[in-house]
Amino acid sequence: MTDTPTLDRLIERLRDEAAADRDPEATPDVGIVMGSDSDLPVMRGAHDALVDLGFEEDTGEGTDARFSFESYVVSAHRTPDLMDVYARTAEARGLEVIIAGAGGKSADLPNMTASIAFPLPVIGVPVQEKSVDSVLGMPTGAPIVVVDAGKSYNAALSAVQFLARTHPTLRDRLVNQHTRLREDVAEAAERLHRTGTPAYLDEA
Ligand code: RP5
Repeated sequence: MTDTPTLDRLIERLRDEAAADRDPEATPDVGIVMGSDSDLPVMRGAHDALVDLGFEEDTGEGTDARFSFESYVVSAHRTPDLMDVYARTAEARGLEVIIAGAGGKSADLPNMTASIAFPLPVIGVPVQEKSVDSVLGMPTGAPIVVVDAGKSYNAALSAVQFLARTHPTLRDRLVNQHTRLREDVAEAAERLHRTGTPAYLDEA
């Protein structure tokens, strides 16, 4: 039983991981952070996209998969110290890209994480419509990539696009997934055309 508060232990662990000489192939490639666990229903899309593309979630024990990701709640306003350490150690911990989501009107986690983690790319997800301006609004010279409100699935696809530049396997997985999506559209087109509108709607 330890008396050390969880927040301090978490910060210490991130620092220790950054200092350790870990095999880059064994560390998570993508970091998912969100301002609150209440963001999870929206941010789950990023998890789902990565799993669809063969990534595994590393919950601290490592994974057998070559490509993995991790998930944390990091509040810019309630735990700025945790946000700072997460972003500052991200590159040394082996992350290649961060997906950061936050809601509310003051959705500062994505943009502050991008500022601190630079030059690591950060993809921001406005969890709500009213968060879009806050996540988008970065001054010249302080880059962030942002998806539309709630589009965390696309944020993960963009993250994998970055990784795919140096990992042909991921490029193939993206192309295969895209091909499947195109086929889905073609199948719907064919079915609608052949069954007609009323029967198509009845089948739905
Ligand atoms: C933001 O405030 C979080 O990203 C969340 O979307 C919102 C509300 O947070 P909780 O009050 O639910 O923790 O920082």
